[in-house]
Amino acid sequence: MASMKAKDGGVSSSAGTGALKSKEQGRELSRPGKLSGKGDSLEGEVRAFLTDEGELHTYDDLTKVNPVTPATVLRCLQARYRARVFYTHAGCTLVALNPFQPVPHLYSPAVMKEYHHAAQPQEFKPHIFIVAEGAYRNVQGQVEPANQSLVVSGESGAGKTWTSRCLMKYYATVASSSDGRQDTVERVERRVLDSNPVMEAFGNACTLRNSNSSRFGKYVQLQLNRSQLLVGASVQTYLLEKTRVAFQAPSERNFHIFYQMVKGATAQQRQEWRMAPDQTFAWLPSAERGLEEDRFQGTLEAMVHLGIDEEKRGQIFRVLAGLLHLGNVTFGASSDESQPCGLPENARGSLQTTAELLKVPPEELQTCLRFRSLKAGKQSALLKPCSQSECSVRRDCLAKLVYAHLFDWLVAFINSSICADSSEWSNFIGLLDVYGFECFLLNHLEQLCINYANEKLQQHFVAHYLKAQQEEYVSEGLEWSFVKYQDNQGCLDLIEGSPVSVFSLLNEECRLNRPSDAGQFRVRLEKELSPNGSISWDKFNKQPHFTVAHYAGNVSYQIPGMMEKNKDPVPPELVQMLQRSEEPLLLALFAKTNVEDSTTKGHSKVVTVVSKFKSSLESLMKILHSTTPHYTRCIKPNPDCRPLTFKKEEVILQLEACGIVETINISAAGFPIRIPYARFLQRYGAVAASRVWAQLDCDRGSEQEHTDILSSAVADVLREVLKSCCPDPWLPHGGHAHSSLVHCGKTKVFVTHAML
Ligand code: AOV
Ligand code: MG
Repeated sequence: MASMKAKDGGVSSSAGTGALKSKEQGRELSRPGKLSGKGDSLEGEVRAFLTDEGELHTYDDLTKVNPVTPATVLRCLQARYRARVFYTHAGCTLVALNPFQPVPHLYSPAVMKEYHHAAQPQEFKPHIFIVAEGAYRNVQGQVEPANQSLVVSGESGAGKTWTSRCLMKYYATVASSSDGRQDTVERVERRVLDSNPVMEAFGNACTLRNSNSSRFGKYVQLQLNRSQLLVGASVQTYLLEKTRVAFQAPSERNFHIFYQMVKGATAQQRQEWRMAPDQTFAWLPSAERGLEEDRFQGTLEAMVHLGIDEEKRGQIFRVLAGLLHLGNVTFGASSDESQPCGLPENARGSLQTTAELLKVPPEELQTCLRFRSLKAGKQSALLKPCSQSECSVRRDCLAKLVYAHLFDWLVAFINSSICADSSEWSNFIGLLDVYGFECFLLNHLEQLCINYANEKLQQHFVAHYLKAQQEEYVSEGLEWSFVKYQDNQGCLDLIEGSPVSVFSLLNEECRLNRPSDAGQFRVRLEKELSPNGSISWDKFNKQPHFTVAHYAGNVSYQIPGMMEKNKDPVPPELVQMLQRSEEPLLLALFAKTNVEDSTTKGHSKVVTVVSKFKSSLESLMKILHSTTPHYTRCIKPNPDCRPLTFKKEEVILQLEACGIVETINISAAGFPIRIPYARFLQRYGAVAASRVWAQLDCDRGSEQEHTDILSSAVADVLREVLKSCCPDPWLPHGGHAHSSLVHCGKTKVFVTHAML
């Protein structure tokens, strides 16, 4: 057995070159050398694993950790992190630990090319480029489906966006269609890459978890032609957290683009945007961790490359400046319901500036914000004064409306700039980067949607991984019953299921034409959903709330405000005002907005936020199911984003949450070591092998006969091997070797981890 342990599980390291090879100090990293010669019994080896800290970082694949427990996996990752090794395979997934500091030598174009040109990239040190290259080769390989998806998951701040960017750079480098030529037209790879800084400027923000947190989800399809060159891309985005434009939780910030503008504006722009040197904006809280201010020039350059001309850029920033001034409009209290709220002196100035920048009449803006228009018959509209808080809601609504439409317009523009004609490309590699799992002190509808998206991805992962394993076992003719795994179907049923779920009840509530009552809704949830084990209520939380047991942990959601956010009502007056603006950009943004749609009083027609999000995620899942997926699990080693700091408690929670330990266990309970018959004989049955080779040499039989010769020789060798380590593990089965530790498939020997 000792020789078996020492030899299998490893990949040959003879191919490839350079420091990237999976070798360190002259030894193969992928072969846990400490397991050989440290005692013959399994117990001895386990002890060796647990005590030999010095070697822990050498495990390239967590499925080789023995035994697989949360503690051993954790220690292995910790040792690797200490040794500044940030990537580790975990069966079919890659674990990426966030270094929280630049590691430029790991990602240079030279390194990309080394992985790209390697005969066997998987023999190199674990790296995101192995995943990238694997997907790239699959596109024209035998694997079906040919289209690929790279799914990057992990909690907020774990490194998903960073990793996606890195993957995009990889393809822009290795699949470049430019051949280093400088064309007059901007190269498509450049434009595809430039979509990142622009979308991040408009869609990312500093949160308590991550100073560059994605506040939208995106799936980018990189389009490859028949020669596998990158010829274009298309971007699909998911639910932008638009509330942030008008509300930022304590210590959080608005979208980066606003800070970039304020910091990066030229004197002329400041004048145009009416920003005096001492100008402050209510909607621009400056949390300490903001690092984005200096990026304005970079964002502008990327916009230029994407083809957003000077005039359009001017319009965009004027509108954004208008929104900043809108945030400074406040309303006085009104003592009498029939009287409109007053505007404090400085609010008047801000309102005037907003109107000028949005190119709408100031009087109309003032009226829209302070009066509700009640339709009385076809012609006339009755104006009813709004309360102080209603005025603020209308102001915020205007800002969200404009910002969300601007974001969508930008995405559409980017698509028109980078998307290749359908005749030019044949396959795609999709990169999925959504907002990571979030749990704040107070969680709202936004967090429910974000965490729901993560549940969906987790479900996809579990289902797909098990399926992929099963397929190989079945095709090899093995008898195998699956290991039970943590299923999150219950949680998904709770959130989105039918006939009753949190979403269905929320929607029902929103369709009723009555003011929402958080307390009543909580009672309703309890009555209808209590049997689902994934929902509970925290005794100590006096606010109306509900707690969901997500795969990544429990999260309590605040009910107040949830129904309103789900309805997301838009006063028609606001849309009509924008449709009359003299700003061409606003006209373009709202040209197609149907006022009736956004305000339909027959509430059964209201398409709620969660309904839209659910159906967009369903389309995403369809695409994912139609592609070959590759999973990367990003792990955040500490909550404070500190460089090279590994907090065990944090990491273990993430490992368990995303099912890494389970994944490894599934692999370990299965047969992670698969050795083709011929290789098995070469390694473990020298004598038998020479006899078999001789037999195969003189035998000119069919392929099946060759396989049978190999199979019988393998059975002989296995019998000897097993006899020496287990008392009676050997049960002949259907002509194939069979035991609980070893299975002989049609062409390969499958070995469990227990054999290691
Ligand atoms: P996220 O996408 O997973 O969070 P990011 O990709 O924004 O997280 O990563 C957070 C920060 O970690 C980045 O801004 C980098 O500073 C750093 N980082 C991540 N990966 C690496 C790496 N491989 N090398 C160096 N630094 C890295 V969220 O979007 O909040 O869910 O919604
Ligand atoms: Mg992100």
